[in-house]
Amino acid sequence: MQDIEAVRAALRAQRIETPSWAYGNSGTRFKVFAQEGVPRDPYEKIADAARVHALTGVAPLVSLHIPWDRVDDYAHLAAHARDYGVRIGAINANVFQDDAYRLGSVTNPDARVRRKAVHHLLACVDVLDATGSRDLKLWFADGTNYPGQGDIATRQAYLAEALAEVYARLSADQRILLEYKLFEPAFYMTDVPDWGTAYAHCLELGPQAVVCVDTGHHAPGTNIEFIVAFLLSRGRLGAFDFNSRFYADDDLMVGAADPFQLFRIMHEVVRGGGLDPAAGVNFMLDQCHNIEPKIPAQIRSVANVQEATAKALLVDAEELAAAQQAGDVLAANAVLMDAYATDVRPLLRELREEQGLAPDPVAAYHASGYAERIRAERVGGTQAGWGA
Ligand code: AOS
Ligand code: ZN
Ligand code: ZN
Repeated sequence: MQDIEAVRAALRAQRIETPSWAYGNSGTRFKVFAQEGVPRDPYEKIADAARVHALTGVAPLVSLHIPWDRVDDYAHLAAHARDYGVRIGAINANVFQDDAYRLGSVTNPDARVRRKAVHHLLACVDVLDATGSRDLKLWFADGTNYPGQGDIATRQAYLAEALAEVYARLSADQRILLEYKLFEPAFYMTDVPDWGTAYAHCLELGPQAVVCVDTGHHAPGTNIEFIVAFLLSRGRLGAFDFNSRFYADDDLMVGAADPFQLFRIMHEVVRGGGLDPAAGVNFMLDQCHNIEPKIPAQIRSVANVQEATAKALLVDAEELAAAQQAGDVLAANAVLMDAYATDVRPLLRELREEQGLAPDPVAAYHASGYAERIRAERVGGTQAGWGA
């Protein structure tokens, strides 16, 4: 039997980070459908993230993307976040939007472009210093489209060089989260395609470099929970970028495409002690809400992570270990499936009520009038969106 008080305590303690770009307009290469009331600057994005936290009680951090969230004074932005009851989370360094990066950023064949990219990464560490954020998240769009276009090994050497320079600039309490991605925007080869490559670079760098697992960045059929278990056991699972994929890097709501996979991932997290803040796993969302309203979609996503976590916490670890040890295949599988089949929504509703929150945060959002207010207030100016 699971200790239900321990389950409840773990759920109360869990923290989920929402991304600033989820609150702005986004779309596909075919069309961006603008929505009314969307933030016009990073300050308004933080206000929306704070609303998600106020309703869920578990989302007190918001990731920024630089330069999408460029402001003159980052300490001031961090103070604004604190005033709204949230904090700045991971700083995402954007080295993929300038014309100079056509052939790559830190792996570009031109030394001047590599310098420019590293310069931006170092400037992002300054943002960490100013905001008090712990994590610099590095995702590189770098790669090649055609065999022969670039030299794979040379590009790996350039990558290692750039990472080492940025790593040397970190203070003792700061980390690099290195994200990998199988493909896109490069379609033949990416320079950090998989967890193995990311892990190898992190090992070379040192203990403050850890891997970020974006759940949408794998080939179909990849056993993501294996990756999670491995990295966690080696102390190198730094973060998740949670989202769902049906086909490619769809960035749909986490838990929408495959809630069972999310449960299996969270089971490995729980099993490996990853819920303990000391393990340093940052549970972030990396999503874009192209056609659905953004704030309720974020609330829904936070709840989806909570549900998968609750089910994973309900796995009877002792019974599972005994069945595994006895070689009882069906019993072991049944332990997992029983936990997965549990309806944890009443438990989560109860926990929210205990914290003085509404049991259904999406309904509470709709009843709050916030959507109407931002639609009325946020007129004029330019809405935030990709690249803004
Ligand atoms: C890109 O595919 C990655 O998921 C990155 O995390 C990226 O910075 C983020 O999705 C915003 O575009
Ligand atoms: Zn990501
Ligand atoms: Zn992605």
